[in-house]
Amino acid sequence: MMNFVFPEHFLWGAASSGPQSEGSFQKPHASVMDYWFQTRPQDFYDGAGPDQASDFYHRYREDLRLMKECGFNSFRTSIQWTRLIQDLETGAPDPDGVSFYNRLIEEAQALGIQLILNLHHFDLPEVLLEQYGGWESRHVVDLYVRFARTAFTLFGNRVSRWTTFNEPMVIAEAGYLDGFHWPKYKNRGKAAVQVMYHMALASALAVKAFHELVPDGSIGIILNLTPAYPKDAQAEHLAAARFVEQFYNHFFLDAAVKGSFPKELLKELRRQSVLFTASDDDLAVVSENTVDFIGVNYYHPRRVQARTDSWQEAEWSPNAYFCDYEMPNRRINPYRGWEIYPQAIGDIADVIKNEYNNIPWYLSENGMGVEHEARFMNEAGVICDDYRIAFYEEHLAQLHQAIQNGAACFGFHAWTAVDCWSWNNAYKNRYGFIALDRSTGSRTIKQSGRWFRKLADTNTLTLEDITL
Ligand code: BGP
Repeated sequence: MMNFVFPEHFLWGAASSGPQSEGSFQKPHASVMDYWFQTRPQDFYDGAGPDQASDFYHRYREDLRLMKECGFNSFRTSIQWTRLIQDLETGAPDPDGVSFYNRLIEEAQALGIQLILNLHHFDLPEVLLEQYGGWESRHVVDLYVRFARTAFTLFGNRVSRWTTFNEPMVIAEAGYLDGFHWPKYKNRGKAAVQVMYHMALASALAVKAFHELVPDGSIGIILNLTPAYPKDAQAEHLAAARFVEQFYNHFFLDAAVKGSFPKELLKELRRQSVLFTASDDDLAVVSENTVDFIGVNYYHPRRVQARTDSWQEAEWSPNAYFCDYEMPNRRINPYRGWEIYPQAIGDIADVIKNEYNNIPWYLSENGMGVEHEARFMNEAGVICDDYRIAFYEEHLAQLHQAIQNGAACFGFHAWTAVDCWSWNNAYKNRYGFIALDRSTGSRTIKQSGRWFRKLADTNTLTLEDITL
């Protein structure tokens, strides 16, 4: 037996998001996700949409209690812009939205669950995409900041940890480059770069507002840091991996932590005439308002190689610089198609330690989505998800090792608490510690939820045998 003890006051819990859990009940506006589902329900597995999701809007009390039973001392969710704000231009709040988030905060406080509130989880109000072109517009940055100020003013006295965005890179990548999230554009590289810059700026402006309004709190950003490993050490593959690292990881990391953008990447963007438009005043805001911590979402690595074909698209795109490499013998979660590679956690931790001044961070999402989990149900009705426990054990062992090596990591959040809705895949792959029966709405703690309770209560991961 080996015991891995985690630092004192370590955060144990999980993450979810408003659009994936609450359902659209009572919202004054539709988000781009709501609109996408209304427009093309066939894009979603089994035709399931965010309109119902897991009904967290009505069942948050029960869900928070179940999280407590799973040992959570913390939980991240997001405030939906489309629920909290009635007047998108002024940032005036919607009374029902205020009441819902107040009740959620009160309940979490009563249970001793520390909330981390995120402001944007892919869920832009749709009307802002239609009227202004969404994140391509500088005006939308100001509207986001009005929303952020309203949220900080209303809830900042009771919630001390906040994050500005979840995975802003995915908004550019999935919406403007690879076409798998609304508005489903492909290889609109110039627009993607502008969208990225505006979100980095919006984040810095929100950090500025937060530090004024909630001086005792702390604010960060959640980034999907997906290490890019080259096929081999040939120069062309190394160059492909370097570009991917700069574009997909370091753009937001540098902006958030250093207040600048990767120089080599900017040079290339300028050379290709796709550099974002920015005023000097805005660049000064980015440089002066860096985050207090970062959240790292880690699921899988990226294996890349130089392009094997010549790039034919008319418009510039980061996809011109690399293509995916299918490494032989890689371990795969077949339901999601993602490689399982826990060792990447150590590599991410080293980058943060060596290149980002060892800024405090936590693992803000990690998890394994599995299809048809009901087949693992025992006679007592409990899903015996030992594969999920094994997945977490391996990742936590790596995280523990990274902390031993000096990483300033203060917590671990799984994805997710109660099985929730997902972009495209809807309820196909289940990630939760708590199973949701969609036909009855009932919730049942899985075996992994019981396992997590012991881990959180003892602050110790106990393993029979492990080779790191
Ligand atoms: C992250 C997102 C989450 C969640 C998770 C699982 O990138 O922040 O919102 O959805 O991935 O991925 P998926 O739902 O696509 O299987």
